[in-house]
Amino acid sequence: MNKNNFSSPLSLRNVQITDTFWKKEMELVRTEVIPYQWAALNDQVEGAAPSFCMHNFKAAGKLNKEKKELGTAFKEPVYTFRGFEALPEDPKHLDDKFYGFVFQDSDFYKWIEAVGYSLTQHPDPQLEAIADGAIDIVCAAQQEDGYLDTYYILNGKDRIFTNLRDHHELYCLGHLLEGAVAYYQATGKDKLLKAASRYADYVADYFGPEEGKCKGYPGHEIAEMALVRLYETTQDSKYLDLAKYFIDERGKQPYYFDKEHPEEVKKNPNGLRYAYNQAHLPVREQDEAVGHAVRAVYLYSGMADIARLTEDDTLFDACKRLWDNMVQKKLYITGGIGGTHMGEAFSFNYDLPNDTAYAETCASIGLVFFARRMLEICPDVQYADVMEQALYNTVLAGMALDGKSFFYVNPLEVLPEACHKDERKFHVKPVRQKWFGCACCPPNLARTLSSVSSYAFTEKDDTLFVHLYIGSDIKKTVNGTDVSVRMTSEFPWNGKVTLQADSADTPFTLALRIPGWCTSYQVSLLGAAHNPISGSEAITGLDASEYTIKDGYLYITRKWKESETLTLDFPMEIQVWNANPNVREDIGRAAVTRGPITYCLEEADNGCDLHLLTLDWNAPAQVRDFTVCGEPVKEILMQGFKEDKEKEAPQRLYRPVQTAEKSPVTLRFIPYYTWANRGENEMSVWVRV
Ligand code: FUB
Ligand code: ZN
Repeated sequence: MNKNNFSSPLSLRNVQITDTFWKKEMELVRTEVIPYQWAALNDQVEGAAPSFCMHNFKAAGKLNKEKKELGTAFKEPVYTFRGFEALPEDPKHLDDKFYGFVFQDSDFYKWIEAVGYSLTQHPDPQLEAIADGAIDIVCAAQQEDGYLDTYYILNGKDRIFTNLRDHHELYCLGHLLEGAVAYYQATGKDKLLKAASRYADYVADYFGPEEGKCKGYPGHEIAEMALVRLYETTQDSKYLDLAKYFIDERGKQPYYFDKEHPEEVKKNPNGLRYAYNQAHLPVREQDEAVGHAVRAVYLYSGMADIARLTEDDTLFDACKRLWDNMVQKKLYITGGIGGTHMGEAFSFNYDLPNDTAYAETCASIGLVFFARRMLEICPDVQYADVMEQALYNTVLAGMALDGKSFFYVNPLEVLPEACHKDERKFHVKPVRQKWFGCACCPPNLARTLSSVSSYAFTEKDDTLFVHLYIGSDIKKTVNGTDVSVRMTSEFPWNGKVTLQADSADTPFTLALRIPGWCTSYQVSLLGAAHNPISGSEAITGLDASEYTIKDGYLYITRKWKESETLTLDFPMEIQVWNANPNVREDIGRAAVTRGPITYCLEEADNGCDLHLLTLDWNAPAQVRDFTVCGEPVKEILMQGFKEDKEKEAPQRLYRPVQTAEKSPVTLRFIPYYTWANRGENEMSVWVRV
């Protein structure tokens, strides 16, 4: 790896998103999702599964107060497992016990992270006051020694860190750190950051290579990348060391989790264990993306962070191998990952079923994290292409167009009857849900969508990388000079982008991604004082000495003047794809994309029985303005046929082979992320050709 290539995300405070498309998503998060989720965290949503999240913090705070008041007379609760299944008899009159999933605290941490990001774009004193009040509640639950996890505070601290594999304490720590840093960076308020750092200090005293310390590591990764973030915020190397320790220790033999779960080892002494947690092998020896998909991409993100900060090529090589395996053999065309609901996990290579897919929203969010971190090390368009694919398709599909309901699982084919009657598909919901008992995805969406600019742009001293074309006003300092960049974009419907930069007399580089889906492009500088010949038909108005192209990025270095406009045009053509023949489910079928958007057929536009359709992919196609529930989109019209099942002796299950009777039809494709906004109906991404 080459340190000169390293870049880091732009501070959200230096970017104002002006983009029509993304502004709408962010406004939905601000006006719908954040208030709704605050109500949900407080169990105030009629008809939705209760969260108990704030209840748990309040109960832990109350216990903490008693503890302080009683001193030595205080008796710690005796450990009782009140995890996943514990439900109060009367949710309106909760006792002071812990309820919900063991990782329920993390829902608040994701919410406060989203609030922090949102405040950078839209100051809101009322929301900030609610957030400050909530932070007081959370901090009141923190123990004298810094420990902060309500599950164990309320159930008995004698068992803390005894089930790292399953009990998510380090996962909750990770989300706490992410939330605390985000809120501090947005508001300058450090109460939560101080509490988070105290808990991280406690954990750093507890775990590590030194004698007498625990040799464990997280069962659900995220603490690794979160500790890196805390390190980058505080510059305290203790946090970096701990993150590195967790990465290095993972998967070493004898397995730490074996020590925690000896009874399972007895039952299955020679079995391959812990692939679900990516702890089956030391991370540098891993080359296949396996196990729980969210855990996996969170781990790989942490690995990439540590590889960059410690300039560790062996770790970066492992990241590249895992990336390659994932995107070449395990990635849905929607940017989803996780082919099986068994363990919410990756399946084997090329096993990408459409109607039983898991493709959890959080997993695609984690893929976005991993891609951004790879870009920070090595600006190569392949990472940005996948980041864009995940973001514009599965991640966006996770939320309804009105921001009021969510998908956890993101299938590529749905027959509603099957979702209701076929147990193998019970995990696939044909319509988005208001909330979930295990509500990992909605708050994860909120924090990701409200920080989208941190995926769009990274920077190093004299360079701004544009990975995603999201209209924004950007500020940056280059060698003491303030540089401003104003970008407008018509993505994702049109590939036209304009950039105006002002760098006074300071040379400054714009590194612009040439999307992998783009077969030809045009870049022109308008308004320059001179009109040099660039030596390229695709690039005009620039002197050949001012630009270079590397790994799918166009680097333009010059002294930029406000009066000049750089125009980019990445024509978005309709593209029709086959899957690799090893993907059994997609053989003989095609999927349609245009620019960053993956399309699908929905019953609302095509009638039922989508399986009877075939696409004539060679026939002329048309792109047309359309709206889905008020959302302006481009629909794609293509020609094809529909088998006439009435003429096929419907009373017989089998019949001698014959050419099917079929009628010509127009197939209408809508963007995948907009499906299931018009009620329960069939959907399919892949269509027979
Ligand atoms: O275990 C915590 C979160 O809940 C995971 O990341 C999701 O996959 C869901 O299982
Ligand atoms: Zn999730």
